[in-house]
Amino acid sequence: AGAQTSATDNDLEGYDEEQIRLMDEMCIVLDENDVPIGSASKKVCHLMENIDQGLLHRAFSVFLFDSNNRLLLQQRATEKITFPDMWTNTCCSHPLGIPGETGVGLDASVQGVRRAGQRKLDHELGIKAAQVPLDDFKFLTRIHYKSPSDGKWGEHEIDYILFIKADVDIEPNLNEVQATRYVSQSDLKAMFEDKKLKFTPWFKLICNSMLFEWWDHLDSGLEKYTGETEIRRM
Ligand code: DMA
Ligand code: MN
Repeated sequence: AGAQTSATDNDLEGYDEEQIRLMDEMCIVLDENDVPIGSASKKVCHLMENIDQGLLHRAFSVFLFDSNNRLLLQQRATEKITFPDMWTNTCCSHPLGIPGETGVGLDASVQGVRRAGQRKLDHELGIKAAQVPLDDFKFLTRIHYKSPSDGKWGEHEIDYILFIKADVDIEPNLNEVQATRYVSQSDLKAMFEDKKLKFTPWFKLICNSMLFEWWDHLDSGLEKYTGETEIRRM
């Protein structure tokens, strides 16, 4: 058997049962140009031993803003296997290797991650689909990045950035999310100064590159940033 399928059950010993179950989800495995070349479990995709051999998968990051242009942040649950307890953007996850969420070609894959975004906003935050219509998700760009979590686990993804403006009702799933907070740009910058708070690496990458510029254009001129075809390598 190849290394990419050699993950063993004891990789997951001691973790939360529900989070272990979610490690069986099937992620979309990609080549460097975001072309799907197969699928592999969430567990296999997030083991550093496989990432170190180049294994890459598709992901998305949703940034949800309320009508006052405040960004909804979440703090990941302690139960999360990767990046527990860290503050991050509204919702992140992976489109699954199923019809409807897997797409070949940019338009189809954007539609797939919109569906996945809607599914996970409900799962993680209890936000109902009716409050976050698929057509309201704006696709900005794709970010290719790699980041270790601890020695064993990490990320290596092409991450689709989706913005949505919506006033929503939230009911966090405490197995996923331990806290939420709406922030203005200055609130978020103040959080970065607080050394007790930890942030996910992908959120920091996006904050340190384009987030504030995009955020400034939420209500006018965002079109010039949407639908970027080039993959940003970070
Ligand atoms: C994975 O997020 C996606 C990115 C962009 C890091 P995650 O670890 O929150 O995934 P899930 O919610 O499926 O565990
Ligand atoms: Mn991932």
